[in-house]
Amino acid sequence: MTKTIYILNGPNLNLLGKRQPEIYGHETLDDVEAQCRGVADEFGLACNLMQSNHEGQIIDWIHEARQAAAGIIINPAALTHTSVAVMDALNAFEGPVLEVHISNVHKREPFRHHSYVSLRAEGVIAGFGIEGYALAMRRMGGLLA
Ligand code: CA2
Repeated sequence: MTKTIYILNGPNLNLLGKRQPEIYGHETLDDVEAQCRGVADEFGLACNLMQSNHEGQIIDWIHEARQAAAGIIINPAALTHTSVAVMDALNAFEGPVLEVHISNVHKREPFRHHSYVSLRAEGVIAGFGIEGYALAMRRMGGLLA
């Protein structure tokens, strides 16, 4: 059966490509999805990209992933730096978790340097723009082979 990867995106990422292009670039979440689908096809995987501005919704999708997904790629956005609840939900997921940040969080304000999600993630990509998602998908293909 085809394995599905959940690509979860946190608060404000619906604005990707529409605001602050100097930090996050001009491409949108639709572009992210198209790039990830291309890599998923190469590996015989399916992917399902979702975005929510609500922490509880992200947690519900992580719970859903326990049955529906083989791996999770997550850009938790600001929840990265604040949410023990997202980390706890990811700890209840058994497959690989990869964390993606579009910007280089380590070059930004000190409060962006800590990630609760990194305590759970197998790997972290930051500062590669939206290409980071496709790179994470490629790594996911390798991890699930
Ligand atoms: O670099 C990333 O991917 C971040 O996860 C983005 C978050 C930020 O809080 C993290 O520290 C790093 C912010 C997402 C907001 O996305 C926007 C995109 C375009 C315009 C406005 C906001």
